Amino acid sequence: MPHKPVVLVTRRLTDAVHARLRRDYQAILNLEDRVFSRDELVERCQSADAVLPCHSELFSAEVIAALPARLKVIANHSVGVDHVDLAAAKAKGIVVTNTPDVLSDATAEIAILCMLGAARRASEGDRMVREGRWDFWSPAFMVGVQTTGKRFGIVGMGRVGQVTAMRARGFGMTVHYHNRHRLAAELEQGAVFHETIEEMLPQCDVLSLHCPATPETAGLINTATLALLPDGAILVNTARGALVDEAALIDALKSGRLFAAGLDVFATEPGGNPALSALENVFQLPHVGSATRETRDAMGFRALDNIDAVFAGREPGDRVA
Ligand code: 8YV
Repeated sequence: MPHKPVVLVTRRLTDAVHARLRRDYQAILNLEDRVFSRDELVERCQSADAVLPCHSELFSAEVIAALPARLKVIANHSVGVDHVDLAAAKAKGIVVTNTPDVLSDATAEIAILCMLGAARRASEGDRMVREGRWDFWSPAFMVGVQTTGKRFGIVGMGRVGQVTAMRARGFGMTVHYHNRHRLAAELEQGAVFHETIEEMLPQCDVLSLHCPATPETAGLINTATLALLPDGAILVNTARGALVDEAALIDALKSGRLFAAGLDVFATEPGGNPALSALENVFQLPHVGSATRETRDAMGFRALDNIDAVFAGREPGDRVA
């Protein structure tokens, strides 16, 4: 029987994904879901032909330099690959893949949840009821903003951005977007393209981030860009915490310049930002954009499709380096 490649899986995946891993590979699983230290990650990779990590494992240039020659592929269980130094992997001849498409619906749902949670003051209301502080009602009580007919701005009109646009249209919103390239009319679906983010921001009652975190997009939302949003706008971030200068966001939320923010991602993860948590007008989730049963299976299978291709000598479908 031919030797099956060894696949190191850094985090606990779904039972169905584990079953396929056990069937096709010598799988090293992490059933206890312990978070590896940098040294442990490097050490565990020494006996692996492939690694299947999440965004929670950092593959810096230093870590990549310490990977063994036998390791052929870093098959990420994520669409974002900002946790991997792609240039270092490429230079070392390690294939890097991601899991696009399969998480677009789940992430778009969370973007809409973040928008509604922020617009309708969901965290504030939930806490009030839960903590037994709901002792009053009036038509003037807990009044939020309605999204119907408002303008929904998207930064990064890729796969997740396009599905989110579709959902926002379902709420009767008009869609504006900024992207490196203008989309074809059939993908735009009537959305208004803006060459620059500065030109788009004054048109956004809700601004939703869907671009990758790169050196160019780090701190994209800062004091200057927040100042361009209309008064009372809402910021939604389901992409990466690094896109937002959280101190600037906190100032805009405290001053009332922004009505609210709906955030699934933070500069510090896990954990978030206590200064954001202290604000009533922030609706927060712990990075669960893709966390549905269906999508977790699909992400694991997609990562395995990429590993299968590498060991079959084929080009993997989702190669990013
Ligand atoms: C995941 C994500 O939760 O795909 C991404 O980039 O951030 C999320 O979908 C995570 O990476 C799972 O591994």
